Amino acid sequence: SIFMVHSLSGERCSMNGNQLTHSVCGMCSARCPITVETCNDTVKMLYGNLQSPLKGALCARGVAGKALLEDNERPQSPLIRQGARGEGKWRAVSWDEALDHVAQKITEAQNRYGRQTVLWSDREGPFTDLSRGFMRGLGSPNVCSHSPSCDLNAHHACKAVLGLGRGMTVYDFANAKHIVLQTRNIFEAINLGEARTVMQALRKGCKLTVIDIRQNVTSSKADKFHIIRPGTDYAFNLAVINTLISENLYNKEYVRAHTTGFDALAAFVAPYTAQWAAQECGIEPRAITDLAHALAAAAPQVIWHPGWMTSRYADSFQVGRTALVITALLGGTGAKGGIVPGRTPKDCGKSGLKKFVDLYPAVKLPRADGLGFENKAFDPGKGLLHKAFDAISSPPEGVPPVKVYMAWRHDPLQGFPDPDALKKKLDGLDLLVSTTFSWSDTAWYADVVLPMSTYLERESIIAGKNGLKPQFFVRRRAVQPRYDTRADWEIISGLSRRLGLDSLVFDSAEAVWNFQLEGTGLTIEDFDAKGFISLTDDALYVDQSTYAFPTGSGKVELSSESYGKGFAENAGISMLPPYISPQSPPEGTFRITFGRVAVHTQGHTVNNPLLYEQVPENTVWINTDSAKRAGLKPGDRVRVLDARGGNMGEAGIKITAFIHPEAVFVVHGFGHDLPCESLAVDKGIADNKCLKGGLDLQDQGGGGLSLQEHFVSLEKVG
Ligand SMILES: Nc1nc2c(c(=O)[nH]1)N[C@H]1C(S)=C(S)[C@@H](COP(=O)(O)OP(=O)(O)OC[C@H]3O[C@@H](n4cnc5c(=O)[nH]c(N)nc54)[C@H](O)[C@@H]3O)O[C@H]1N2
Ligand SMILES: Nc1nc2c(c(=O)[nH]1)N[C@H]1C(S)=C(S)[C@@H](COP(=O)(O)OP(=O)(O)OC[C@H]3O[C@@H](n4cnc5c(=O)[nH]c(N)nc54)[C@H](O)[C@@H]3O)O[C@H]1N2
Ligand code: SF4
Ligand SMILES: [Mo]
Repeated sequence: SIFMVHSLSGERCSMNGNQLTHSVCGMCSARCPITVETCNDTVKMLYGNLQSPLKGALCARGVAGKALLEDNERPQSPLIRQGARGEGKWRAVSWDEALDHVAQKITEAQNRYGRQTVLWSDREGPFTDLSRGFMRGLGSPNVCSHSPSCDLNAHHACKAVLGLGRGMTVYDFANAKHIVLQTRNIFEAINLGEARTVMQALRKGCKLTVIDIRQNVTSSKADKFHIIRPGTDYAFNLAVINTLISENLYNKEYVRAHTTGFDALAAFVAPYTAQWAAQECGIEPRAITDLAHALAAAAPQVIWHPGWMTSRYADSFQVGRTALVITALLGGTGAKGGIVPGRTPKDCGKSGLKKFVDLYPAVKLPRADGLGFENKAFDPGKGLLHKAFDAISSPPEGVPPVKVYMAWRHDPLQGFPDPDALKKKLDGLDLLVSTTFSWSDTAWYADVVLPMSTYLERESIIAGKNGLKPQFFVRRRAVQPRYDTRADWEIISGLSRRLGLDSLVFDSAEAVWNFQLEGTGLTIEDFDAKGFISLTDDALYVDQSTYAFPTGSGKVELSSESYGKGFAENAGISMLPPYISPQSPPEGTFRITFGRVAVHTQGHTVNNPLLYEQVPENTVWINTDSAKRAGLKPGDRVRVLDARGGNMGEAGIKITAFIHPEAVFVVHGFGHDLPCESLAVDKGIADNKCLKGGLDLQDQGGGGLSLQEHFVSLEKVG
């Protein structure tokens, strides 16, 4: 039990004589609630918030936060580049000098090129209101996120069918009777609360179907598991829709009353039979028809997950879109146990937090990525960062070039494809600033590194979480910074002071929080007991019979009519595009696919000693038959060559019958080459480097990059 931690003496007794601070994990973007046990400014133990449903549980990465805190290979003070970009010659400077330098460069560039010349990107999420306010204050609309390399297709699929963003699209796993996970490895690509809820549902008898290109931990817990030919999921889903309609398995009453676009959809899917899809996907036709029947039996408590990391193919948006269409045909949209709209503080009869973005007017200038003007379908809140990078040298007509780029907790040189091509684009910048708590390829290439305190050493602004049970939560400082690093709010305040944005200058975290809580009737002390404040006791479901989805029609749009209108007429983007079979790998090559492993987050934990010990490098998964043909045996090591024959690093292999023969699979985020990361350097394959030309491959319907449209070959080492 977690309470068996041995007793240590300390003054402020809470547990084992130590102090407890409720805070928020920062080891991945799931941001689980945690409780930090400290004594004399030292972290003794990390728990999943003892007052939350996590009841002490944390994932391996969450526990390894202590090693991040102690890591002396992270940036320890502000740094200004001395040598050439990427050369790794730095001058350690004071915060005053670094912030003066950045503010001066921003001012110079804005005077010369216009206010829009500043581009910002980050990992978005609940802690961004302050930085969004900062960008409004600067007068630039160019705020982008990592999303085109992650969830943008799924996000837009949710918008296109439900009118809700991905964040407001809630999976009611706890009450589901059948869950379908397609390109979603819920037990290894972890959001801890979600993973636990799904486990509990499975124990209560909920059925799980997994569709993946390889066996993963999630498939090992599934009732049905289908290995699918990479890139054919859209065919599979079209055939499920065909079966639901042709065999009268869908919910006619719900479809009539609450959806639009059924007739167009039905006509469109008519040729896409299970028999046809089975050939495309390499799956038995019965697998498809049986699944349709099983789902109909569980309806409406059905969740066909539209995916998370869906930046994979030219039709990934349609895979997510059809997942939601299937759920809707079964009456699962808006139903308890299905996919439901998130609720806000207002729905609980409470005031929301006061917002920093409201301090300055919205910036109505054209964006560097073309959104909002050329393209009204896509969410400018997420942006198209790869298009904004093009605007460094060739901006859209009438838009000034991007000359200042602030990469805020974001590493596009690893997270976006083709780093060599991206570096060439970044070379056109006057200023590249990286704000980060660990070294990254982007930080190493930056002009200025502003080191952020780790999540255990800093506060964050109060965040709101919408969902079935809306809440406010806050990250608190559990220990003092080990090095000369700062919290987000301190860095933004420091820049704002120098740039004349007085409303964003705060001299303490309390002042930040007091601003946010104004009008809510709450004080920061109200967070002491739990670290979060629930705005409702009971889960808030909408009344499915009266709820209006925020689409153009107020209904679930099976053919995404309103969303489709957001594209310029001549863009020729159909919401019901014909299926196009993926290219088969050229002789001797494999499609490179990737995903997560439970003990690492992206590429930024490989150098964490505790996690490195668990998985020090990625291995190349290869099908048994393919390995035999290539003369590869267990224990061999291979070099991975990209489409142009370039060496992308070497690693061990995992030979298994349970991966599709067209694919090789690697865990993302390895193959580092920074000399400052002594553990991670030269370990494994950098999948991002294999994706030559990938910055220009985009799903037209959803905006996500198509990261799995690339082929590699293997060469035995030795
Ligand atoms: N080839 C390939 N590319 C991919 C993927 C893939 O599977 N294969 N996955 C994609 C996915 S799903 C994603 S989300 C992206 C991730 O891409 P990124 O968002 O770039 O990845 P991270 O490593 O999470 O974070 C980037 C940097 O921010 C720092 N950081 C993390 N959290 C914080 C924080 O709270 N504050 C500050 N200041 N810094 C922080 C980290 O130290 C790291 O250096 O990559 C995408 N790209
Ligand atoms: N441990 C851990 N957890 C994380 C993260 C992390 O870095 N580490 N990152 C977080 C983030 S930012 C994200 S976006 C999520 C990602 O969450 P997921 O998208 O669920 O995670 P992935 O592992 O990238 O991919 C899921 C599965 O897709 C499969 N797949 C690949 N190609 C295809 C295909 O063509 N068809 C089908 N059907 N399946 C395919 C892969 O084999 C993999 O098992 O995870 C989050 N949680
Ligand atoms: S899933 Fe793990 S690493 Fe991510 S926030 Fe939760 S505990 Fe931390
Ligand atoms: Mo992601």
